[in-house]
Amino acid sequence: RTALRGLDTDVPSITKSVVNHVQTSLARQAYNLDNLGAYQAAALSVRDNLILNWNDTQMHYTRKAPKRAYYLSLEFLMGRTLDNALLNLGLKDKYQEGVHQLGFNLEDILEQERDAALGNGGLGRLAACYLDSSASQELPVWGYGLRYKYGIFQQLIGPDGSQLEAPDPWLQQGDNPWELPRLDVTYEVRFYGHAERLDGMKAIWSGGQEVVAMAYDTMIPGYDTKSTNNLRLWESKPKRGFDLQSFNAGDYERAVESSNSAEAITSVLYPNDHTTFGKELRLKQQYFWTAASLADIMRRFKNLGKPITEFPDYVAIQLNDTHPTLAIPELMRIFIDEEDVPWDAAWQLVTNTFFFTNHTVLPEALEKWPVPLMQSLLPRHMQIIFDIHYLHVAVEKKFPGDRDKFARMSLIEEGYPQQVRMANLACIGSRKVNGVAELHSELVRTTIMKDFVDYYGISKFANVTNGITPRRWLDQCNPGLSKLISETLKLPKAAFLKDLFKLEGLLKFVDDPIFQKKWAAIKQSNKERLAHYVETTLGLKINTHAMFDVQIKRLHEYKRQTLNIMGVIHRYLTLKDMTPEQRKTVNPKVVFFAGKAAPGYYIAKLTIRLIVNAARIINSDPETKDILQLYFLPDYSVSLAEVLIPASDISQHISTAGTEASGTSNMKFCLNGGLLVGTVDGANIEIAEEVGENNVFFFGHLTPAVEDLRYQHMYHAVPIEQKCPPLARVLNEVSAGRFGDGSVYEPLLNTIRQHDYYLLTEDFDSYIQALQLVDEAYQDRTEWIKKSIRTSAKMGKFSSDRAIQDYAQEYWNIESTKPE
Ligand code: DL6
Repeated sequence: RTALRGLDTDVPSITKSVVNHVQTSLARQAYNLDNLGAYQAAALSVRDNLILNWNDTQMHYTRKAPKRAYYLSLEFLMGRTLDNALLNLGLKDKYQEGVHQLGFNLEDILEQERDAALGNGGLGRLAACYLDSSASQELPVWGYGLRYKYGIFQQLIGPDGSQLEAPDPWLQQGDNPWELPRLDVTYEVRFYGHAERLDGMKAIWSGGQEVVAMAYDTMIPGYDTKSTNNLRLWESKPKRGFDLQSFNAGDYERAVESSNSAEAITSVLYPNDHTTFGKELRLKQQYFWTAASLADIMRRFKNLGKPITEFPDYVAIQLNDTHPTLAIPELMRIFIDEEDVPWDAAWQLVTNTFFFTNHTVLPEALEKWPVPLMQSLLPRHMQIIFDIHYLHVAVEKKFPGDRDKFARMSLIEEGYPQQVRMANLACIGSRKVNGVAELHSELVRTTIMKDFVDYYGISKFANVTNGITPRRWLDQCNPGLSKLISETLKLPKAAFLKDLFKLEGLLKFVDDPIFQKKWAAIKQSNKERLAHYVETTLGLKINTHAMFDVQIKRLHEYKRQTLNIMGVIHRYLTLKDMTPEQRKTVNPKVVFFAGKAAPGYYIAKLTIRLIVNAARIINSDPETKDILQLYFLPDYSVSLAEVLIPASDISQHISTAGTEASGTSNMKFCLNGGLLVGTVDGANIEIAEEVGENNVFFFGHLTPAVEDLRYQHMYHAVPIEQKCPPLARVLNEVSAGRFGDGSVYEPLLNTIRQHDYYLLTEDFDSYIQALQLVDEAYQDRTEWIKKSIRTSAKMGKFSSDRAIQDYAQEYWNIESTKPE
């Protein structure tokens, strides 16, 4: 399908290219090859195609010099690449045949690849989807991030059910075939030292420590196009000259130390989300990455030979959360200190270049950095931040006498020590600020950014609802469904994978019994695929005729996995109360959990422990094990999500209202015909608007009620026994040791018994009722399948192609352009 200059893509040529790589790149023999070797050779062969397309695309960009957008994200959760590259290039069938002729099975080969897991969760996976959509729509967009040596930790479950963490050395499988080290693309990045003010606003920053950033490029193929974009990840290296000085001075230890400290910068991904943690190394990562990225962007801009005043006509930079906010003072520093641009003009250029996306309104997630730390590590940036603070937040003039407002809007939070508020800096340094779903953007406007809305006006604050790429989250993870849709709509797959609104055509077939049967058969085979995975990895046997109920996401109190496990235990106790005859009438259900807890998040880790131990009891209870099974699948990853999502009948998105910014797995489940039980939160609301409220199982209090309820819990708490007896019973059973030593769980149970910040007692009854409605709806399987088809059919809005178009048109002002 895709015209590939220079490479033949018929099956014999593919076979030849794979064998060539076996013999030359791997120095092995084709007759003596294992699956891992076959994966490596196939990957290198596919990579040859990508490289040619990548070269043409980059050359085209250089020649045409379009305005470009850069997506700065500290996380890119890419998952596996081979399958995706084959699908996007349109070469999957041919490679399947090619490797088959060599005695291999493509599915087994694909399983050899390790996930690139350079992210924590939603924010990082969103970045990956956006890269796919940008390339697929031929938009000149590059990603910039860090090449962590260790991605998100590997999660193991210990004998007592607790989460254990092990490092994820994802690069240790030999070379990573998907990246190209760029020995020639390096920049020096300075830390510490001192900043000396010159006349006017300029300064000289010197001394301190310098490290080197080296680029690694990952090719991002578009779907059904030659356009292949770039994800540039930086690795830190010691600066050789600096080392040599110490070696020459005979100070071997110091030289080794400095080299270790340079390399440490990109060694690990911080496994936290939604929390600030003020670690110096993290701040170093943030500056290292933004400084290298801006130096690279500036070099590219300068190659155009345009005056510096045209910078925003050629460059748009999206800040993925506050993590890259240092790019704002860094670009000011470059303009003022290196390019001699006067302060006001520099600020004008900067605020026309940046765009800022907020991904959470949780107060604990708003990044702040201690002023003394910033002063020591980045003395020039601290000066610039103070200058921005004094010269540009003219709040006092606009709101005379409103000292509280001034204090809230200040870039500096008073206290010991003072702190720099990164969200405020990101807001005032950007042209637009957006949230990631309608409700969330409204909360951004009315809570954390309210004062800034008063100051700048509403038009600076907008919304771009998140999206997901249908290539990975439909075609790749659910090939059976993709094929059925193509046959039913009589359209090539590319038609709906590039325009997801085309799925609406399925609505015509909702009542067609033959189509319903085929739809149900695909769900069934996806359940069997998941059961096979669980059996081969955990040795557990699953009832594939049960309803599959799935909650997969980071473990966090606000996401309320605790509500779910309390609901499962309630179900178990209810089943135990029944007579054997009554139990026979119950529809079997299998509940799956997966997700990692931040290593220091004690309560989240206790929740995992409770799930695992409850599973041990429930799954071995002869009275109930045929009608209720519970699994915690360890080491959640993109690849595991690709197996779980297509198999689900129902999935849970049950955050306390107003806390989940958007969610994106909700979109993935619905696209694959899974129904949703959820609170009126994040993108659940927009999903319901599209698919119809009768196809979503909503429950729980609404956002405006939350604050009052919390107040009630704080000051007028009603004992849980009165407030919610069924939940009290569950807590008591856990406490009493029904699922292992109850005292272990007391801290977790106390979060509910005491102030219940996430309002489990308030929502429990309606949650149980919603699950009851799910059970009832599932009894009528035909009606359920109809709901499933309708849901999938109405997911057009949630393609990341739509989201990226929003950014491209409304924010970045960039256009599609494709290589010849
Ligand atoms: O926007 C992507 C994703 C949302 O779908 C989730 O609702 C939100 O929780 C997540 N936010 C973060 C925040 N991390 N930080 N900082 O991951 O973003």
